[in-house]
Amino acid sequence: MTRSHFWLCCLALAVTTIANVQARQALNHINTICSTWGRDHFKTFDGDMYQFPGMCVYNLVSDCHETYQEFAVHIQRSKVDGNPKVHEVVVTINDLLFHLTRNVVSLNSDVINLPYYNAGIQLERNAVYTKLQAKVGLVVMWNGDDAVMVELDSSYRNRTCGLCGDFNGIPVYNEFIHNHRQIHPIEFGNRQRVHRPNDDCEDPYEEEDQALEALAGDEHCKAFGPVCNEMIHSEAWSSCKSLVNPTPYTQACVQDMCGCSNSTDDFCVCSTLAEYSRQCSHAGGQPPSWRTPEFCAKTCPFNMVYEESGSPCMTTCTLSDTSSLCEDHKMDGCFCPAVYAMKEDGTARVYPVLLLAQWKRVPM
Ligand SMILES: [Ca+2]
Repeated sequence: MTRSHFWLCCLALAVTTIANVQARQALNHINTICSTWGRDHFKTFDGDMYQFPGMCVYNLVSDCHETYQEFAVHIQRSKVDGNPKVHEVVVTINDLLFHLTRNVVSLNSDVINLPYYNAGIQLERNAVYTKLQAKVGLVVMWNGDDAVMVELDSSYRNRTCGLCGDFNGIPVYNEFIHNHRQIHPIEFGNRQRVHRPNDDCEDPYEEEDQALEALAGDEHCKAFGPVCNEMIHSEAWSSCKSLVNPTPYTQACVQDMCGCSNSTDDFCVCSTLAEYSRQCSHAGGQPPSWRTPEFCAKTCPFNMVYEESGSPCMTTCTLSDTSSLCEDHKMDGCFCPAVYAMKEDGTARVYPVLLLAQWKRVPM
């Protein structure tokens, strides 16, 4: 090989490597995602993970750099059977106010039917998620239960407020630094409260931070360490471990189990595993099928089947090609088996295989 050939080869290799790295980075978008789940856990855009047990209305994230606010996402939790669940997500985009509850969605106080496509906003619901996607550069996904995820366009970097932090790419700064002093999560969370008229909700006491910290060091809680460790660090999750650090999720799992009166309750065992699985998918990994009929089982409507890592493109299952629930990566959800197709009204039925061949079929 001549010297010029050698350098050409090196250059080609370098270009290929850079292209691969860029493709992986494009696939891995957890740095533009903020989420909340389980027993009051939050992960900011910049990667801080903390617990905030507030039950009032809070600003999860809003655009706060300019005098004109383009969007805001507010949430409220309430306790159901002793466990915190998100019961309301309110999304404001310019002058549109979407009010999402488990069963009803309203726009500026009028109940609307889903799917909704208008004014650069798509609002859809599948068997697992309600998803709002807005052209201003915002995606909100809620599982109707404990978990909300917000993905933002990178143009909002360093110009957000709320429980999701400032999106400046630096953990702790300036979320947990206020007037040059470090603040605890409860003080930080209370600052994000949205005050409403006639709101008699009480903020959690800032002393609860010490109580939460003390609980983490408690012998009773420490006992859950090996259980959580075994679940999250098992070989089945190997493709996730290289993409998403499992350690904070192990700690969150211990906090979930520890805060439960009945540690075999699905909420205690499953919510952080479910979040780790979602984060893994967003990072471009392939979470294992970790749910079983006996462990954190998920049921699906009709004859759909639950998959932890399936293609969310409902178009493969419907007769229309308009769904925006498609993502670059796979995610959890209910999917149509090959011999079923979903009609546009959301009902599924068996179609003759010959007829189905005219449409895209879902590989099992
Ligand atoms: Ca930050």
